[in-house]
Amino acid sequence: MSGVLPAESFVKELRAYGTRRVTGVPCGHLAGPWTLFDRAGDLTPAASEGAALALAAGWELAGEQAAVLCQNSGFGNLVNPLTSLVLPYRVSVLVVMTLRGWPDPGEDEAQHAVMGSATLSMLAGFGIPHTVLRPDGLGEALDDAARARAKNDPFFLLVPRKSIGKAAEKEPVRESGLTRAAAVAALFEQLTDELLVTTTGYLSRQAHHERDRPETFYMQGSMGHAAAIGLGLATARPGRRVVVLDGDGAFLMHLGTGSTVAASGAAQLVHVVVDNGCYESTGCQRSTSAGLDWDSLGGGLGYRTVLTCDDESTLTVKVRAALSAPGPVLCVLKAAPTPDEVHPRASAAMGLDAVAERFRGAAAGQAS
Ligand SMILES: Cc1ncc(C[n+]2csc(CCOP(=O)(O)OP(=O)(O)O)c2C)c(N)n1
Repeated sequence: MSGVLPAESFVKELRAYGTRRVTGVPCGHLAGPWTLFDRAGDLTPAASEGAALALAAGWELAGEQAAVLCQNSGFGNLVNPLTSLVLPYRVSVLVVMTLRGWPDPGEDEAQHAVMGSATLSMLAGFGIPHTVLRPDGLGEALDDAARARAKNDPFFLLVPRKSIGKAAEKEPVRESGLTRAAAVAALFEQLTDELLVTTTGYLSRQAHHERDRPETFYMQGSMGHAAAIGLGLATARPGRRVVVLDGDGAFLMHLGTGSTVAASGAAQLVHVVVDNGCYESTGCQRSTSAGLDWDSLGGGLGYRTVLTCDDESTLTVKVRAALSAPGPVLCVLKAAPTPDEVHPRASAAMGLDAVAERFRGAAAGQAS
């Protein structure tokens, strides 16, 4: 036995257990089951893990058995509705959560180390039944889940990395339009000594690949919080231009921060969102940005300037305009996913604490 469960059998067993509807935020290590549930029309992508748990609770309250798929980096997002909704109201939801940073934090990316070491003890602290998936299948775990369900308890099925296979076919990839590489290159062409905060996933890697610079804060974890960091910088250093490089999934995860940024009136803050319609970094699962009217959203939130671009011919002009317009600026670059073009993380070259230390020095300097 290879120790890798085929995605098809994983989904079959979950369905046999009674799972009707699935929601969550994707993790690359659950990409196979995610794709299969989505293709079957049973999956609703949620903006955050907390929203996913509440959505699943809604299904359960309506009598439909539900599961949440997520990664333990999103466990923090999930804790509030877990402790103040699902547990006290006794709504049984199955949470299938991958264990990044576990069992050996040193074998995974640095941003997963703290949560990897804490996940099991946090669940124990909340008194939540949980089982780590075994390579021989879900049998034992789902027996445990059924016992929890009988008592109206939630249940966590914990999935170690690399334990479930991919779905048989790859989703077709949109081919036309801007690319992540072109969008990031166009941004870097305009940068001098601006402070830059780059979001979780491939965009941070792309920025590091394009040009490593002390003025860049590579935010490898804390998905959705790049703009809040940028706002902290912009308000603490009003003489300095601050640029945030975000993804559509991350922007939507904490959409409220857009309102905070806009309301701050931070004139030198530029929020660039690369909207590729998906969570490219975890396998191109669709996000919910497809029907989004960014002009209305940005204007409605109160960004002072909103610019959108979906073609290479106007890219440079738009990015240049974004960097000189009165802020807060929202600049949305619509890009096609290019999942085969991936670069190493900044943390392959330096520790996360070194990223912060170097950035502190750059932020303390005077703008030229
Ligand atoms: C709270 C949290 N949930 C899930 C993840 C796993 N994750 C890492 S990158 C990523 C996708 C980010 O999507 P988007 O912001 O659209 O950027 P893209 O990957 O498309 O460049 C996800 C879901 C995470 N790191 N943190």
